[in-house]
Formats: sequence, C-alpha cells, structure tokens
Amino acid sequence: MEDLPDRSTCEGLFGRMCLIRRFEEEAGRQYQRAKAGGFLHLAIGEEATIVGTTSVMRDDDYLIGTYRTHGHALARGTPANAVMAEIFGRVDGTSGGRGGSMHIFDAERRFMGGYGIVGGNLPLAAGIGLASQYREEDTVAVCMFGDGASNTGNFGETMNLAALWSLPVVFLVENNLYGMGTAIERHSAVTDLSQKAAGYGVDGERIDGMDVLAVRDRVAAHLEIARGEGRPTLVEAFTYRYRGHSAADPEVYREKDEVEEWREKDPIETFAKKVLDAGLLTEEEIAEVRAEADREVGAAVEFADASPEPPLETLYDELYVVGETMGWYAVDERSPEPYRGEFGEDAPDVAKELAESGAAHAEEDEGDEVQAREGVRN
Ligand SMILES: Cc1ncc(C[n+]2csc(CCOP(=O)(O)OP(=O)(O)O)c2C)c(N)n1
Ligand SMILES: [Mg+2]
Repeated sequence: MEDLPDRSTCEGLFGRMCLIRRFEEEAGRQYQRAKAGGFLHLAIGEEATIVGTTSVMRDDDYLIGTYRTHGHALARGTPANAVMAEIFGRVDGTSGGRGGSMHIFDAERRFMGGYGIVGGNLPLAAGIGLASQYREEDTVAVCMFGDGASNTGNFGETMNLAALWSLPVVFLVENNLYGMGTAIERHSAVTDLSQKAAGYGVDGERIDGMDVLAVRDRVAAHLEIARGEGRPTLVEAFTYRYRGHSAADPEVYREKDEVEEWREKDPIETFAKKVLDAGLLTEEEIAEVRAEADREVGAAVEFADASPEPPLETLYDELYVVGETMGWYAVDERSPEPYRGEFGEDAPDVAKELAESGAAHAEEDEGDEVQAREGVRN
C-alpha cells in the first residue's frame, strides 16, 4: 500500500479539497441566481492540483494564478467569506468587490491574483521571482496557468528570461485538456506540455494532477530546486475540469462519456478512499469533514449577502491613474462619466479617430455580456 502522510496532514488535504469543491458548487448556484456579475470559472475536478501544490509551499512563498482561482485563494488560507463576497461584488471581498470572480487577490497570504489575461500572469511571476532574487530572499513564486496559456508569447518570453536569469519560479501548467472549447490536440502542436521546457534549457515534468499526494510530492521537489538552486522548472499537472469553461458554456465540444471517465478519477473521492482504506480516517470523520465544508460555505454565502455593495462615491478609489492625465479616455475625478483627456484635444485627427473607434468597440463589448451567457465566452 502507498505510504500516506500522517493523519492530520491527510485530514487537512481532504478538508481543503472538500471546502473548494463545496465552495465552487455553491458559487455556481449563486451565479445562476444572479448574485454575481461578470464571469464565473469553476475549477471543480482540479482540486488535487491546487491543494497538493499549496500544501508544500511556505507561507512566505508567492502564488499567482489565472481567472480560475477561487480554490487557489482558499487553499492559501483566504477566508471563504472574503472570496464569496468578492464574487458577489461586495465591500468585504478580497478586492473590495471591484474585481469579482476573476480577480481574487490576497497580498497578506501572498496570493498575487487572479488575472483575466491568458498568459498575463507569467511575466508577473518572473517579476516576483526577480524581486526575491534581488532582495536575496529564499522565497519561491509558483505560477499556475492553463494549457492554452502555454501557447502564448508570454510563455516563451517568460520561460526564456526566467531561465537566463535563474529565477526561483515553479511554472505549473494546469493541463485540463481544453482552452475554452478547443481541445489540446487542436490548439497545441506539442501535447506533452512538459516538453516545452526543453527549448529553454529548463527541466520539465508531467505529473498526475488528480492525485493530491503525487502533486505534493513532485511540487515539493520542484520548489526545492527553485529555492535551493535558484532556477525555474516547468511542471505539467494532468487534470480535468468537470464543469464548462465558464458558467456560460453549453459544452458542445466534448462527449459526456469523457467527463464521466474523468469523474472515475475524482481527486476527492479517490483520496477519501485511500485514507479510509489506510485506517487514517473513519467514515464518520470523513462525513464530518464534508459537513464542516458545507457549514463554512453556507456561512460564506450569508456573509457575502449581508455585505454592502461599494458606494458609488468610492468609484475612483484605488485607481492607478486619476485626475488630469494625457490620455484620450483618461479617468477624471469630476463624475463617473468618461472624459476626454484635456490634452487629447490637441491630438492629431487620426489619433482621435482611432481612439473613438476603440471606444465604440469597448461599448459594443459591454453589450456582449448578455450574448456571452448563451455561448462559450471568456
Ligand atoms: C490574451 C487573451 N486571449 C484570449 C482570452 C480569452 N480566453 C479566456 S480563457 C481562454 C482559454 C484559456 O485556456 P487555458 O489556458 O487552458 O486555461 P483554462 O481556462 O483551461 O483554465 C481564452 C482563450 C483572454 N482572456 N486573454
Ligand atoms: Mg485549459
């Protein structure tokens, strides 16, 4: 029989995975009840990859992820209340209700977000690694991103610099076999993503992302390389999402049988069986852990519902650029309307035309929200 960690470690791993699963199931329900705006991406099925990874990180290590990161924040220890409140767009959310589901952020626990731009978090991870190196700290950045993101220019540019500058970053691709509705065979010339490391002179390894213990074991080894040897590596966790890409996905691109096959490997149920068979936890204890997750999630919904929306007059708080700026659509403190930047008036006609057409395009995009709920979008 496989060697298992001690009882309390196993209970912790199981508890975190249950919490994430229950949290996301409930977030999905609340979204259907129109409690949350914007988009909602669930990582149901990917819990072992998330929890296995964070369970071997130090508190002072950094984690950065994508727009599918409710679980990553919970795994880092961000209270379920704050994550749910963010999804609801309320003041007690991790980003004061301004980011929503895609922008969960918790600097205190070194969870650096939460990014909507596919591949956009990779260069930021390199920057975090560079900061650790520059300050001569032995902290590591773990950068989690999707299989789709491994095709972006950001991936190549970041891997190259991270290797060249020997940055302490573990790049972990959550290969769930799809980028939105496009299967990996149709979006990536190389489908064993761990091989992409070789072109940058970096070690790459594929691991079983459905097995929390395998993830723990291998990610710990990669963290050690980053921390001890100060060099990046690429880990490919082979995993699967049971739900659609977002809550607005009719899932016409895959067969139900395929989803069922992966459900057989459910990371939570297979682990529950292991700890039960090993006599580490009883049926009753396992049921109690699940019940506790239920209670925490129920309380989080109540908390989020009771938290107020941010007041309108705080609309410009926390903005990076306010006041008189050069931009054509600069943010202005006078009212919530967009203002033409004062200096923009002097811009050449062609620049104005381009800016106008850009703005018109942005308005069209807003109208797309309704359509987006009918098709696979974002
Ligand atoms: C730069 C950029 N291009 C396109 C999109 C639209 N988009 C959102 S998610 C997604 C798929 C990404 O798939 P993957 O990296 O495998 O992550 P997963 O959603 O499977 O976790 C795309 C193309 C985007 N958000 N950013
Ligand atoms: Mg994917």
